[in-house]
Amino acid sequence: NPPITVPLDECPIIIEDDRTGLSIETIRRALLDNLYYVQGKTPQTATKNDFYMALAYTVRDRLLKRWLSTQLTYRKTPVKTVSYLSAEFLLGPHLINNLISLNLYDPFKKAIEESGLNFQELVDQEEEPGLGNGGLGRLAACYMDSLATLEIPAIGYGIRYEFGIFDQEIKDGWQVEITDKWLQYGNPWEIARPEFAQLVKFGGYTESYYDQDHIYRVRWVPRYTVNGIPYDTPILGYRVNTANTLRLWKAEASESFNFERFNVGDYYGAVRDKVACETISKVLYPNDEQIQGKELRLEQQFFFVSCSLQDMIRIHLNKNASLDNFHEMWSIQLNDTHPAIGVAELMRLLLDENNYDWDTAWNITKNTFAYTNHTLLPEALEKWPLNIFGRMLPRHLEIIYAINHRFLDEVRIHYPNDVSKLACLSIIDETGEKYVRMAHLACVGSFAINGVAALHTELLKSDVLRDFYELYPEKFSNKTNGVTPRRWMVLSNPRMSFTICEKIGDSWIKNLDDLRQLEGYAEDGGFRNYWQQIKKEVKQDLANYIQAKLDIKVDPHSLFDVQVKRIHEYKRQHLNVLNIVTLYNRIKNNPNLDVTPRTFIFGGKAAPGYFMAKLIIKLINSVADVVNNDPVICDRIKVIFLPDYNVTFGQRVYPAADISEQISTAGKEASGTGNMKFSLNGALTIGTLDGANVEIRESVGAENFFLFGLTTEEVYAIRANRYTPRDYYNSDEELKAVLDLISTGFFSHGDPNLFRPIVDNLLYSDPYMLLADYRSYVDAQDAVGCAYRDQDHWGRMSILNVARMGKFSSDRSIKDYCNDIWKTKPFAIDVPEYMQSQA
Ligand code: CJB
Repeated sequence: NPPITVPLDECPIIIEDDRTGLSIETIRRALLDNLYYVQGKTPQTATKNDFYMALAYTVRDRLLKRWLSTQLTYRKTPVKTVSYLSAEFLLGPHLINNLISLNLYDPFKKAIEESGLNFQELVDQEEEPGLGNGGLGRLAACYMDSLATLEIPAIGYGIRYEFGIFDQEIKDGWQVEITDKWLQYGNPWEIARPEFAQLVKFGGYTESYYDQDHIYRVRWVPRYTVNGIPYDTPILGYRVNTANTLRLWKAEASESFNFERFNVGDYYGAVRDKVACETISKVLYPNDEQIQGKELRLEQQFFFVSCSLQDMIRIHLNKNASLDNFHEMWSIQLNDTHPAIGVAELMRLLLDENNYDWDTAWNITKNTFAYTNHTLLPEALEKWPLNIFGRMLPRHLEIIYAINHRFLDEVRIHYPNDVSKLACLSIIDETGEKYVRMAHLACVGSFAINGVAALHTELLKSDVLRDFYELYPEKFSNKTNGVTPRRWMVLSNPRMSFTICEKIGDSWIKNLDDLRQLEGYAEDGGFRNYWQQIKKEVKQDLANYIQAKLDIKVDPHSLFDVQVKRIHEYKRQHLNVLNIVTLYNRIKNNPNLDVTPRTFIFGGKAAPGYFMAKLIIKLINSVADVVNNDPVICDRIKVIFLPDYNVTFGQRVYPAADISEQISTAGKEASGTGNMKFSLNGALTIGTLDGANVEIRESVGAENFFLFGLTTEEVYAIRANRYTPRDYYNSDEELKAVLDLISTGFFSHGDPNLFRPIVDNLLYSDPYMLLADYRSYVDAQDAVGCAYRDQDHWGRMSILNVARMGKFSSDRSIKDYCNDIWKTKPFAIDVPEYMQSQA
């Protein structure tokens, strides 16, 4: 049933009423109205969550006009649309973000307070949609924000996981994983669109036939099909009328296949199959940068990609006569290789379901997709065993072989005398067990390939994708990551944001380069003082939170040294621990030592199956136990591990940091985006020349950045000469003392075995070269400690960090993608009349 078209100006919701009104009184009435008619509660019986839901619906009512206007406009206008395909969207809570975008924060806060409710308490009710693991998923969320703010027609496609990233608890120092039941009390921000469901096929076999024009065709006869139900969430642009859509797919059993079993009376069999289908969108794989090779994961990937491509084709054919111009109307960005199966699926849809010939189909496909690589870690490069792949996607395997066949012909022409190139470049890895290499499929099937920071892109070109770069240099470019200043400054750090606005106005919120105007104020002593005072207040907030959560008192005057990110050996949280134990030893050896008081704050989740990462969490907590309770230390250093690091907690912690730990082994962190959030909130970085740290340092000035560690070239050179970590241990007394202390069981109640895997790993292999970087890190940390004593100078450095970080707005990244890759332009959405006063 095709949707009914209503001309925009005839949209009936024009009279200001409880559904749309913006006065405090109307908002109050609307809240009660939604509480009564949507939640079915009166204020007397309502829970906090009921009030939150009513509040969320009241906000949603006020964004719907923008959302519908945007979608109607896109439907009738021939605009090129960006389709962002991502297995993860780590959105974070919507409520405040939407209020800020709509410019309705103040009236809503007032209305809630005047109703006698606690605004913050209601806000805290929101369960954040944790539909991602870390940086990659959060980047997708920042990009959706910027696309809408820049008024770019765009749609995000992904999976509506019933359970997102697990909640983390710490028991006896160890991580415990708890299911994330984010949908338990309802999600007011999504709208199901079952009328746009899509069928997805799996398994079975293929057969060939001749169509009525005697043309050879292939038909896929699946073993089972799954229904994809789209759930839409509006993504508002900041103070514009654009509201784009994030469309997430939920898997449900398709009736056609259940009927068979029902009909033969196999009721339980039918239900079992139904449950199996629904498993597809049940849970997010909690591994970050580590493939597990599980069939269900491939099922998830194909499921959401097939739904999304079919949906795009449906939308396309609503306003175009054919798919001939599909690539002119869509740019599909592959967020890593997770959706790379899309290359084969679009080919199948064009060839088998729309009767295109190979060359036309391939021309459309390879001009539609663009691929972003996010990691250099070999263990994260996706490859699927051929047997698993062929069993689940028999038609796609045929298509991939056909793509590969033609591609290798091209390679042969390019390198007539070099057969080794064929093996290196082939989409099929035939060096041992056979695999489909997803990055190769993405490279062959895309017109653009990019890395996420300058150094990362260079390493892609010289190392991981070297052969592709040699073959297709014109496809490669860099797109340094960015973060949205709306969530990561305005929302999370209102104090600092107001302070900046007082000085330079608010244009920076949309044009982050305007922060440059703050540079002058770095020379104003009074302002520096004020700036540091603001920071102190924000730190006090975090201190209160830590006190409430962990019952640990921390001093807001101490240096807040923060490392929050996924726990991974390459990110080297344990290097941070080595420095803490070094300080501990120094104070124990010299109790009167004059050290700069510091609070070390950690946060981050470990993949549930990643033993070393979990042991690192235990080590941090064990060291914390000793250090925090040793009377000799006397609170000069404190170590805090804050459980359950997520977007909401990030919003508290970035603004409160003095020092940002970005200490990965050079050449390992593709970009990092936490590094940007810290610096934009006035923290100084201690970091290696890795990922976007390199560009951050260039931007803020080397004198406002604490650099340490080996460069990528040095890392490679030392490795080439056989790295022997023991040499560093033997030649550095402090290092030796630290590792020996851990080895004796000092932090493990006398058990020398608990942390042995970490110590042995460092002494005998140390793949991430902690020992090689230890001395340089500890020295840089000493410099940090000294620098912090000069609060006035620190304030100057902090202001300059913020002032010079404009480049790292996701708006800049998205503009670069638009200009260089997608070739898309903004398309403004008309201001509905009743909204104009708000714009
Ligand atoms: N990244 O979060 C992930 N997961 C992956 O599987 C691969 C990469 C991260 O992506 C971020 C966004 O591009 C990068 O900033 C970060 O360096 C990278 O580790």
